[in-house]
Amino acid sequence: MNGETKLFGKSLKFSRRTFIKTAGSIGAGMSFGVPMFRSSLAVTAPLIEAETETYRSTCNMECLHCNLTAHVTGGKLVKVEASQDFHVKGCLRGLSRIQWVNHPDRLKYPMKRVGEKGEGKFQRISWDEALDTIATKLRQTKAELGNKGIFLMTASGNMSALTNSTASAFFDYFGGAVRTSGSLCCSAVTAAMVPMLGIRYVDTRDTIADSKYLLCWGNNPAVTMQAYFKEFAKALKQGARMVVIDPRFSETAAKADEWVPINPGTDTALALGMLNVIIQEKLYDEKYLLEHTSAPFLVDASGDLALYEGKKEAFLVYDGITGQVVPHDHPGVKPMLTLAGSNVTDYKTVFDLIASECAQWPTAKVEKETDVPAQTVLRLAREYAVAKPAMIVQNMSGAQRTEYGAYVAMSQFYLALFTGSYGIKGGGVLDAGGVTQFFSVKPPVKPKAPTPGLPTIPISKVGEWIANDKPNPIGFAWFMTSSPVTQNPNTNAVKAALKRVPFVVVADNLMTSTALYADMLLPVCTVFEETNLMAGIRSHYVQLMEKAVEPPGEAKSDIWIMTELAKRLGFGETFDKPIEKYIEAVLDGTGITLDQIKKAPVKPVATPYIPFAGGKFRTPSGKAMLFVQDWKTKKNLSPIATYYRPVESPLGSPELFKKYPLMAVQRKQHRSIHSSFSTLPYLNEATTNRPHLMLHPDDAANRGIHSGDVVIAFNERGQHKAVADVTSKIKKGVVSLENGWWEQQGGSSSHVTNDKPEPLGHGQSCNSTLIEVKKEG
Ligand SMILES: Nc1nc2c(c(=O)[nH]1)N[C@H]1C(S)=C(S)[C@@H](COP(=O)(O)OP(=O)(O)OC[C@H]3O[C@@H](n4cnc5c(=O)[nH]c(N)nc54)[C@H](O)[C@@H]3O)O[C@H]1N2
Ligand SMILES: Nc1nc2c(c(=O)[nH]1)N[C@H]1C(S)=C(S)[C@@H](COP(=O)(O)OP(=O)(O)OC[C@H]3O[C@@H](n4cnc5c(=O)[nH]c(N)nc54)[C@H](O)[C@@H]3O)O[C@H]1N2
Ligand code: SF4
Ligand SMILES: [Mo]
Repeated sequence: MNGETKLFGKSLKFSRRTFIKTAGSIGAGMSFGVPMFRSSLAVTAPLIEAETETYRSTCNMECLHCNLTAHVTGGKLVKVEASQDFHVKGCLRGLSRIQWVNHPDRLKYPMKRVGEKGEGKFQRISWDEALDTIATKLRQTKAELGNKGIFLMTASGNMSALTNSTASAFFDYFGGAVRTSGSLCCSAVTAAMVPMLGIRYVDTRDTIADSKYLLCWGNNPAVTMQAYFKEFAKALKQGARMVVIDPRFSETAAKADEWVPINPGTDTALALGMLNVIIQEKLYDEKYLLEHTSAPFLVDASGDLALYEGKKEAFLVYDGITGQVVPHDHPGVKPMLTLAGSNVTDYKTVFDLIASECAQWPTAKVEKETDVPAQTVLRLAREYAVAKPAMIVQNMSGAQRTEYGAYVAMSQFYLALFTGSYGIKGGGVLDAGGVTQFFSVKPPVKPKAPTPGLPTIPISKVGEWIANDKPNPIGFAWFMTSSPVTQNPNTNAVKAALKRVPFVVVADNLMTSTALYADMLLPVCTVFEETNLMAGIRSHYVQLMEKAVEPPGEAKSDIWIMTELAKRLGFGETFDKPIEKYIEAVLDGTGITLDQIKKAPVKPVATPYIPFAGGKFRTPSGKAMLFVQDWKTKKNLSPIATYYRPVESPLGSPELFKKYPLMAVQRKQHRSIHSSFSTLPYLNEATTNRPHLMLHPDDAANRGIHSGDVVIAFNERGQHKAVADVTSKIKKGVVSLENGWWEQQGGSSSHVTNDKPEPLGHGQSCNSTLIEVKKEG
């Protein structure tokens, strides 16, 4: 336990403690487990007067990383509240963390499997036995299969700057592991945004309230950006118009001026149709396109971006003054936006290429594909282009978790760029975003290159590939900060994979659905039980995560676990250092110090932050790239936004559609962040503790289904049981399934989801899923 002392012995030293005489807060803590959520929160009468210490941390899974304050009495966490001085206020999930930390079912000791995988039968063992066994298995696997026989999956359970990166470093020092490519979340956005704008996780959240037109596109910020929804509310109060494009009448639609129902997976067709109107009616910003985008760049007869003497970044344009083809940065050049109508035949401009793609999408054809009325397409296009400023709310949308999601994101960026909406308050595209857009943070541990040539597995195919020894057998797998049994698509394939791998380690803090499949289960800390740092992609603030209480039993931090294993494997000195050193390593060069964040969270730039101000993008040319050459060269896909119909859709697979005639789309819930929080009593009492499914009355009537019936959603991949909610708040032919339910709570909707990787970002396409629904029994 030396590592622990060294790592955490000093942590309390820099914990800023305030002592308040309080008793009201104790009520909530002591009432933990009391079934009535309302009454338990309402217990505020002083019981005993005790000394309370406060500590600050952040809500660290894949949400907004609100700052939270922990109240500790006698070494016990008695209350969690939204930090008073923070710019957004945490929600009920954040406050419910008290029930996560104090959960009676917390994993407290390392355990080894004694029953069948999935049965959840484990036996307590010592840390020494657990770590010795793991070290032995790692060595054995490496000897037998090489590092390509070792698999590591980390995800969004703890997005601190230290946790996942320390684990990655540990495996790299051991020679490397097979990792996943893409993310379950939003790699379609990444695939489009990085080549187009030069950077991912750049957001416009500081100026939402300044917007006159909020286009929530496949996005439900009333639930999924809850802490920032006050900004949307402000905009609405100031007269902004809000439009929601969603197959479902979402919680955001309920607050909006207009709901535009759409066929799932067809959003690119709608965006191209809107852009067609904008181009035809000359509603685009020509000056902006010429100065700040690749619109005037030339494309040659073979459809490639033309380059001066073939040199990288030496893009060519057609000079309107001299009539010559010259490099785009040639002094005094006046590039032509379009060559249409000219006698130049060797080249087209990127603008021309996009215009002819859009011309394929007259409003009537858009209506046929998307089911959005032609008149609505026309009006949306005009409204969006004319309203200034207008913001597209993309934020890792459901619309991009589809088979060709990168084109959805790309076409949304087109709309913003064509209308010159970036760089102004209230404009642009609202992505997720954090401090990494202001500066780059360093890794906590000095990087070491893994063995070259290790394969990756597309994250959607973790189940199928590993179950089938693809690309090679995996002998050892480590899962942390992730719950693939509920979150990866195609649950049955994931379970088969977990059964296939001879030795599976799961590090978590509760007996999750994934933990049931572990060979070795390691109990880890939650927020408030370890010192850590948040400097990531979801909050504009750098936040110190203070340790407030001791973890239960023998639970440890992931960093402690990696350190102890590193010691056993001969590279302990790289990891074995006080946690402050890890934090300082990450902050090195950012200008922000540990001392500063001990006082309060720090935002590195002034508010409001307006990304891409002055039309300066982070691409090598400084321009927004509307044409992505690599997509053509490396993937044989269109380099400009193009609508590809999802294969798993009514028109994409007519035969499959006969068997499974409903499109299933996913939705996030108030009661959880994915599978995190899902079992906490406060949330189950305040919302629901059973999976539900939304079904249109016509679809329900055909099947004899009524609201409240227990129904089964199914397809070839599996089935998901839920309570039917028969409602016209969903498009006919579409079913809305909930994200985040555990197997122990009735089962995850991922049993049915499409596990086809999105081709450009390798993300998942869970919203391109065909199912049938029937009554149980
Ligand atoms: N409360 C809560 N908040 C969260 C999360 C959570 O689990 N719970 N998760 C966080 C994370 S990691 C993410 S990625 C974000 C996601 O944030 P969102 O994208 O807003 O979340 P979703 O509920 O997945 O999808 C939003 C909407 O997309 C619709 N949709 C599905 N398919 C399509 C389609 O093809 N086209 C269109 N136009 N709409 C479609 C769904 O009906 C749904 O209402 O939320 C974050 N915030
Ligand atoms: N069916 C369906 N599937 C989906 C989605 C959907 O809408 N529908 N949405 C997708 C999206 S957008 C996302 S981002 C993913 C998210 O999927 P995941 O990243 O897997 O997120 P969670 O379900 O929150 O699981 C995180 C796990 O990490 C654990 N954990 C928390 N803190 C720590 C820690 O400090 N250390 C360790 N070792 N573990 C910790 C939690 O207890 C939890 O079990 O899900 C995707 N999957
Ligand atoms: S769940 Fe999200 S909105 Fe709620 S407190 Fe945590 S980070 Fe904030
Ligand atoms: Mo996500």
